[in-house]
Amino acid sequence: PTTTDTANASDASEKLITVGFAQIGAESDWRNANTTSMKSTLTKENGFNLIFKDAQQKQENQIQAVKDFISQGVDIIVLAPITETGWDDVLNEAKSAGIPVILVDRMVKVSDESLYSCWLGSNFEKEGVTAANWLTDYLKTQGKDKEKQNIVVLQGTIGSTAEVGRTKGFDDTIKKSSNLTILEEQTGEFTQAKGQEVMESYLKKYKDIDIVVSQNDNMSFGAIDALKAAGKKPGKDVIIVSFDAVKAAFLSMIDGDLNASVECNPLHGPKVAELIKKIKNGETVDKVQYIDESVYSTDNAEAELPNRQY
Ligand code: GYE
Repeated sequence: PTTTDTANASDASEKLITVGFAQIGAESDWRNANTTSMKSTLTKENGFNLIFKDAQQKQENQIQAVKDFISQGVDIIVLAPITETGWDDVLNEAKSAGIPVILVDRMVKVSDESLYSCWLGSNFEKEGVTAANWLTDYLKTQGKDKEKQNIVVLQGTIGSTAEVGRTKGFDDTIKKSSNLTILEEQTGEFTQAKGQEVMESYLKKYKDIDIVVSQNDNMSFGAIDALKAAGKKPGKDVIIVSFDAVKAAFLSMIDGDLNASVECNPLHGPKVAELIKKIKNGETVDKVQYIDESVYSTDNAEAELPNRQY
């Protein structure tokens, strides 16, 4: 019996798929929910041996993590690329080593599409359009659709797919409304601290800000703090439109500070697990895979809160 037990145990561990996941960092609630989803799905019980690396929002750390995964000889690499450019060399190294790469969340711009198996994430441009449409509809309900409105934008990490898509979708859509003007767009790096800092500088520079568009909830929380410190009522004096729709954003909408948040779904784990198994079985998978999402506001935040997982 002892020999059989040992044989079974080693059989089981041989079957585990070793996955190297190069995560961006821990910059936001969204990111933490994404990490949790991946860690709780890519478990030994589910047949995976996960090597997790947090790159602390630095591309050089992510590149190093991918290189380390290659030298460790992992079965598959999952990469959430911080920005879109600069990946050709390291992805070529993975390809030469015969290690498939799945991209999650953000995209890469590479000359050769065969450098990755597939990408899974959100339609960021669509999210930007949704935010703009929510805003113009809301202004109509407030009777402000003919009034001149000034917008400041807190952008995410410049050159990241989330920033590029949300900026394009939003800017292209509001161009159709002649009463809306963007005063300035600046990055808050997707963090609460930087969001607050940039909002403070906007408040010093501009007397008449009507709307803040913040490309994630954590920067919105920073902006809300800055507005309150400046004696303004966020959600009332200044409209705030956000992205992600994490739990804390629902609480902020219920409090009336945040007006709306466009959902961005971070729960990639189960889909990634399925893709890994398919790729390892030699099955072909769709190159681009979008995750479904919605938009929430002060009108429906309370009803939706009990359903939120992140
Ligand atoms: O919106 C933000 C995070 O790439 C979708 O990154 C992701 C974004 C998300 O830091 O909160």
